[in-house]
Amino acid sequence: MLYPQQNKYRLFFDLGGYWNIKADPNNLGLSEQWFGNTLEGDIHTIAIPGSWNEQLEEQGFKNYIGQAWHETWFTVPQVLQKNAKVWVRFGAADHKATVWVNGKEIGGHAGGYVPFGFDVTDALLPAGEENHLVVCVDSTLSMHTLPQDVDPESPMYNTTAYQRRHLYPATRFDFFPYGGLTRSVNLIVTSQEYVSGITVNTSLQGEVDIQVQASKFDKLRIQILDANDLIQNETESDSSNNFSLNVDDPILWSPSNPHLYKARVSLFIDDEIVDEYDELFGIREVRVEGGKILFNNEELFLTGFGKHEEFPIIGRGQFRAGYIKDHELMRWIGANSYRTSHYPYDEEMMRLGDKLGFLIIDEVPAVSLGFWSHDFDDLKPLLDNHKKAIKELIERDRNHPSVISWSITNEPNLWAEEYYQNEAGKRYFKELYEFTKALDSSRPILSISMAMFKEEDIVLESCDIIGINRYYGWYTNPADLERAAQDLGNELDAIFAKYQRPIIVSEFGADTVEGLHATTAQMFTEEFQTAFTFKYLEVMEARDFVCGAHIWNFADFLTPQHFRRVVLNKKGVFTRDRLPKSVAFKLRDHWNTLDKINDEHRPTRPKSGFFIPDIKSEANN
Ligand code: GCB
Repeated sequence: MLYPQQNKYRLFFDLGGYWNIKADPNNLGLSEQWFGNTLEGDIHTIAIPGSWNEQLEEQGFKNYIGQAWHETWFTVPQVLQKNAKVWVRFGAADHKATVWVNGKEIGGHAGGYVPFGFDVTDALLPAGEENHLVVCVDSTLSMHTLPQDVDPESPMYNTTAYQRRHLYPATRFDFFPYGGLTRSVNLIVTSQEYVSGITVNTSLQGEVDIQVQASKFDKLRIQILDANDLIQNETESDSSNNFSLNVDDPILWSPSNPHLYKARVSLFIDDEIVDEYDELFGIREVRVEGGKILFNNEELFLTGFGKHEEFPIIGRGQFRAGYIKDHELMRWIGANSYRTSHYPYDEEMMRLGDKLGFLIIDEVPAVSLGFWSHDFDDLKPLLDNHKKAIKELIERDRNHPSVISWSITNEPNLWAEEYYQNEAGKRYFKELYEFTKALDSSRPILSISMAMFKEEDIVLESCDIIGINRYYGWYTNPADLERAAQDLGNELDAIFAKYQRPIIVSEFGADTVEGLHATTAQMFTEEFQTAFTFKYLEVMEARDFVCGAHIWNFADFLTPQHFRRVVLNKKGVFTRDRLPKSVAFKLRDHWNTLDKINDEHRPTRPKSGFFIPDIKSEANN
């Protein structure tokens, strides 16, 4: 469902605010029809959008995984309800939602982190009356969902290698399992006939292909406008919804000049416009060639981070000021890119990436997947959900110039289960790769492997860019950075020799307690984090085929409880409240210097104005 937009023909309301919430640990709500009336009993007030965990910690929600019923009320004015279609749109519900309006079930959606919505026109009360919106959000996962499984009954849970028993709440992944209505909830009003989807494909020569989905039309008109709203070209059709236009002398989108064009789609019925939608897009190209990533035909080196979408109190809830802060800190430090580890981030982040000129690797929630059979057919339910997650992500994000790659999996087989390195596993990833390519052939696909099978890891066969997450000198051979450098170097060389594809080190990092120091670098101190980070950078930068360094993590983040974690994963270059650890200043120097030295090789190097050179004095180092 299109991102909400307001113009002469459509409008939207924000339904966010203070809602009611009621936990339903015994799943009674459906049989007792809680959707029919105002929620009763143990009701709390919750800010939406927002995760329930930290907001309502004192009410017992901190570690709550399960169903929680949410409700609010809204009114549609008479002038709008007449002859209109009214929709409810959710930016995301983690991880599953069923929606009722005035007691009538209007739909549901399985899978967190992506938008969904419904036409609620027929469920509305007469204009001016208060409509009751109820959403049951279920944060439970299973072995077939993405992310996968915390089900103690699943065969995977009973594997002896299962360290998951040591985490509370139990997860297969190293980030907190937040639940709730995490992103904007909107009421949208459109005409009876409306535009429902727009796909834009461009070439560096200025060809722009546009495909429009619409309920019904007598005519569609497409106009391309530049950043000053000047029409560059236009065309129309009364039969086709596929258009090919040209922009003369196109201004390319890049981090140093994030120029956005607009595709304005106007839908006509009986010679009158009844709907219009402006889709932003950029003209730029990313491709892989000879072991390099080329961005607008120039060699690209990614500097940046694996991130988490996570802040104190609001959890994984939408936090616009936080999004700005994160982008500004990345700009400050000289990062040109980040990965949406380990799930799709808020659309607002993608839009900021477009506007501010960041390169984003967009990831589906396929984090540390586990398989449970040698038989490919047994894996099908998981594969189907995996494909669905990829499809929904591409539908949502395909027109964002900031999105340069689809990351289809992060570290499968993290828990070293028995079933993985086999034909079924190979086929699983091959199918995913082909499925993704068929949906979008314009972006390289990234697959990320962990250390266990090194260059033999089956996941590396099915990708255009190889991502490796490595923690030599931290989880293995702790503190031995010389050995870490050797292991990393040998492995990078072996992987490149085998695949001849660009490699990015998509994670490397050391837990660091801010304010902890030692004269001899010691694990957990700020000095160790700096030494570790720069040892890795040295190894990578000595190799031409390494096309990116993404440090784990941008900021400290909340995890389940585990003897390895002191509340947070502390590998952040910034603290959870976004204060720099000392490595941040060193990185800022390094990434700026690196850009200056290799100017012509780093086309995505931000030009003047992107950094704030004035404040870069000795005092800041
Ligand atoms: C990884 C995972 C990431 C963890 C990280 C760590 O390999 O991809 O989710 O948080 O290691 O810090 O252990």
